Amino acid sequence: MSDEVEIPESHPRYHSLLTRHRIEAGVEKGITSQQGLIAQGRGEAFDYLLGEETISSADRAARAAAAALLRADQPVLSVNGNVAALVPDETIALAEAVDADIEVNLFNRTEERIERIVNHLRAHGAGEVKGLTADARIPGIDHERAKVDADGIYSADVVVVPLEDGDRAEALGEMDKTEIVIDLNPLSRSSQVASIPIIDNVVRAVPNITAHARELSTDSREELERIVDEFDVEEALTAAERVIRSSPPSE
Ligand code: PTJ
Repeated sequence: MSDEVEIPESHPRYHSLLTRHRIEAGVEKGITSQQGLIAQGRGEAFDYLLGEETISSADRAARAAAAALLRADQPVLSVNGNVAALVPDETIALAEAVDADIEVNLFNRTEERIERIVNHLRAHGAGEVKGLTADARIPGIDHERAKVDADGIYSADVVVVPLEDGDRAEALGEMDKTEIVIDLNPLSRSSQVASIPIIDNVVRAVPNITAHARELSTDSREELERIVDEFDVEEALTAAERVIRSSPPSE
């Protein structure tokens, strides 16, 4: 199965079908886990209720995330099997825009799948991709997701964690890192513990952070600090939940 499929752009569910196809192709290539299919289905339900668009509070969160990444000393973008299948090019573009490292970190970790994801990202144009060394552990997690690179996620000051399960999100927060979570569910534990939760589909959120980063790239450190400080976590979560609870379906 190829990465792309023939779906007419005029189809009302074009983006949703394309996204599904990419996840399916990811599973066939051994990049995405089978649980990744279930996670995608759960995400789609929330996306449907959000109108399959970036709501204004998510856009403000993406701008704050861009500012946090630009002012970071050591930013890292964490990549799992779903992210690798859905947004490989966009993740590489974001890493370049904010000068961040990319590290593969998996919930259902196998060396083979990490290697496949590293090779997949390299084939899409990534330089160094971390995650294979796994010479450090995130304290307080007793599953495979604790394994990280000492010079990557372990020592990072800002980490982007898209489509995360709550355990690591919480543990990273306890390590005093600024944690940027991308998750369509505002009630998920990861969204709730994030320093900056972006309640949006990863396929829209990642390029949106990059666009904001390019726009903010000449701003002073003080201005970037101000944007991050003014971001209101509670407002972002409440606004998304309000849209989901009140929204008529988009179709
Ligand atoms: O590749 P691995 O082994 O690291 O596994 C990755 C998955 C995603 C399978 C694993 O982390 C997992 O099981 O995650 P959860 O606990 O199902 O959580 C995934 C969260 O991401 C849920 O809150 C979904 O609503 C959300 N989600 C799913 N698809 C998207 C999404 N958020 C943003 N964009 C999406 N496309």
